[in-house]
Amino acid sequence: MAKRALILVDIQNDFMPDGALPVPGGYDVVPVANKVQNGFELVVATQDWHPADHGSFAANHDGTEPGQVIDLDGLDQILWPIHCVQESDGAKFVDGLNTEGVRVFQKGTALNIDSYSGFFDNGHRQATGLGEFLKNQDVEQVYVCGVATDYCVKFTALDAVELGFETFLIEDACRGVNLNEGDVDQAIEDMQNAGVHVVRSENV
Ligand code: VGL
Ligand code: ZN
Repeated sequence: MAKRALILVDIQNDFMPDGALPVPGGYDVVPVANKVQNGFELVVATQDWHPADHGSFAANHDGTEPGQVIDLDGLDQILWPIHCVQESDGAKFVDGLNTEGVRVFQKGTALNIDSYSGFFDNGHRQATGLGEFLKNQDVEQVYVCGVATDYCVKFTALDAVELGFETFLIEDACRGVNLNEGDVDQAIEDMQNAGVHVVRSENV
């Protein structure tokens, strides 16, 4: 049987409804993410982990507001509220999420480039080590869940396909931001078009 891994994407306080970058319904992913872990011998988590002066924060660019797009070192960058600052409570995994035995990969640590995917930064300039880790473990299939469907979940799943993993999105274990109406539906369509299989937790 193909070896499988579960990837928990950014299930952190700042992405919960009462956090700095709220994802509606974010807490709902926690019990589902815990439940599906039982079926996996290998579980990894990504953690958004920004320095306080990160270039993705509107507060670090005079005269800008969250939601605005700027050029950051040659890439279009959506500006966000300050979130997931290294060592802050907002960057911690949500209470109640099972992280026992879960290997963590941090991302978004470089000042002038964001990292939505758990595998690479947004310019594919640097790897986080997650891809190499999974390959070394002989993983062939990855299952992705967490937040936000329309950002970090999506780009993690797209990179997983590109790296050659058979990739599954656990739809009911994800929630999105929907900065613009329909963004989540569009993200799911984009993932499906790239070859991601969309499944539900009861079928995992
Ligand atoms: C995320 C925006 C900025 C995410 C992270 O986890 O989806 N979105 N940083
Ligand atoms: Zn971030």
